[in-house]
Amino acid sequence: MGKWWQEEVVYQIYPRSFQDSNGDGIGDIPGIISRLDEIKALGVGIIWLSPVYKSPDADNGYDISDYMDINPKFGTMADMERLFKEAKARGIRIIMDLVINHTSDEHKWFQESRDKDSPYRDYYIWRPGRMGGKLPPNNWTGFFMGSTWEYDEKSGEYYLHLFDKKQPDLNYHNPKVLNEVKEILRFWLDKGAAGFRCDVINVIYKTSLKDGKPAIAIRGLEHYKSQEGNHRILKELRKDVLSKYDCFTVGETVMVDLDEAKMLCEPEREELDMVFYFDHLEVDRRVARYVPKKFKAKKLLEVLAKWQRGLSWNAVYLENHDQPRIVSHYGDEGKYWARSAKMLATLLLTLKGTPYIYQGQEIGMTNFDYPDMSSLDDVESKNVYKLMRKLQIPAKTAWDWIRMSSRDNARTPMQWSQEEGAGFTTGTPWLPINGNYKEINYQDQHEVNGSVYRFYQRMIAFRAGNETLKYGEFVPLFGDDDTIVYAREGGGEHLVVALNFSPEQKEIPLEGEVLISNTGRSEYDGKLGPYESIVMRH
Ligand code: TEU
Ligand code: CA
Repeated sequence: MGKWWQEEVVYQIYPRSFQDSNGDGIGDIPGIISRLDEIKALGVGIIWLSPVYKSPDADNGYDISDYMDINPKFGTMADMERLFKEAKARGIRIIMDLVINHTSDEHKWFQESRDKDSPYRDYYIWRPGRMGGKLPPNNWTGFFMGSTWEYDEKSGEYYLHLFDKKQPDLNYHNPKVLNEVKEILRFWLDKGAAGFRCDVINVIYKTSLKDGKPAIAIRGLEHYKSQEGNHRILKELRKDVLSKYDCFTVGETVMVDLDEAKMLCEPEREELDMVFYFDHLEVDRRVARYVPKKFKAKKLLEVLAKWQRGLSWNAVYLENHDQPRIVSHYGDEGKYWARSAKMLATLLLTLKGTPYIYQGQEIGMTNFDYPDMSSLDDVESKNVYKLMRKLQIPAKTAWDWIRMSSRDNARTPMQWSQEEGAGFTTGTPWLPINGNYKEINYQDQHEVNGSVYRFYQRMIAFRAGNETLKYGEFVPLFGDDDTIVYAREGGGEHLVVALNFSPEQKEIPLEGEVLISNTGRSEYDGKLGPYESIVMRH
């Protein structure tokens, strides 16, 4: 037995796309409450709630204007308290999204800070421009493309923003900022939060503001990624606040490598409990995931082996609100849709670590089916598209790449049923619903044996009852262009998992008793069918 957050499976909710309760087309907190029984029935023990705080929504809530209040689109603080209570009654814990690299420019700290004499001036990173103010203070470029500096007329200086210009970065050289953050943590932990998913947590401390070395994208990174000051902050938050509660943290750590991750989440470091890294979702991507390259299963196995064996505990995920749908990415949207979705469920739930399922993943939701840029909402997609066009990438190619990787792929509303509005809303959804909701929806799958949903449910239950799957060592056994085989060892058992990422049958010699198969077979004959997955006891 490990800690509760190692035993459980996490379900990520992107509130605006989960369940609308009042017909305004936007998912909300009462909507989430109305679906808690469904979440429980899947076998989930923890919810990660993407931001529900007050926000002008320039980046869908990742731009917070009041950390201790709720976005009226989603409901009220009373609704939020009811959500904690109702979840608890079902044995579900909730972790909140902690976005502390930046606030919204509409946060009162920032508004005050535009005044040079304000006590809030040092809450943010203000610098005069170069060349008499005409050029930004340095050459850094941000995560959403373009300079990381925005000129502010009112104070005649520039402020730093690693993300959108409506997301000014906080200044962690100022101890007052960290004190504010501690108050925010306490506020939510006292309300009942069981921990935090910490947004871009490895870039919050800027050691220097010197020019960055040449880079295609995200110039300046070496001055703020995984700095000593960053570790100091995490240790302090842990010691002063988090250690006083029964909670855990998962850090979203951008462009992180294994050595950096170890420094952030190995238990003896007393910083984070686990981290989200990205390598395993980028084996078929170049340049910040918008440019494709050929998928090789063997490469995926290498990446998995490195991280699975390198960290004591992993955060295991294949989807979130920033990533394309996994069935559209490593699976098949056509003939083998259901089978490949189940194969990917097998992957997710047989790795070592806490598994995270993103809403809709459990029914095999696919990427959006929009015809062009006009349906998109995501600020990143829009900026990246603009940049691609500026770099003379043909419109057709730029659109293909956006369609493949846009964050809006994951953000289309949850498909609950065949009803109009997919059971998500009775109004006009804030982002168009995927046209396949009549074929892919919760209600149909919930009722059908052998559905993707039922398979997730079964895999979750299987993991819950199997110590080897939870805590056994990960051992890579075999990989080629299309297939991978690995073992989980320990707990007195030896499990072998074989996965086929291709539409062709593959000969893979394996021995043992079949425990779980996504094709329903009980004997293995040495041939792994298209997108087949199999878990065996050896
Ligand atoms: O994302 C951080 C981040 O850098 C990447 O996920 C990025 O959005 C993209 O995948 C790079 O191509 C976090 C949040 O998850 C995201 O939704 C926010 O937009 C971002 O931080 C800013 O808060
Ligand atoms: Ca609503």
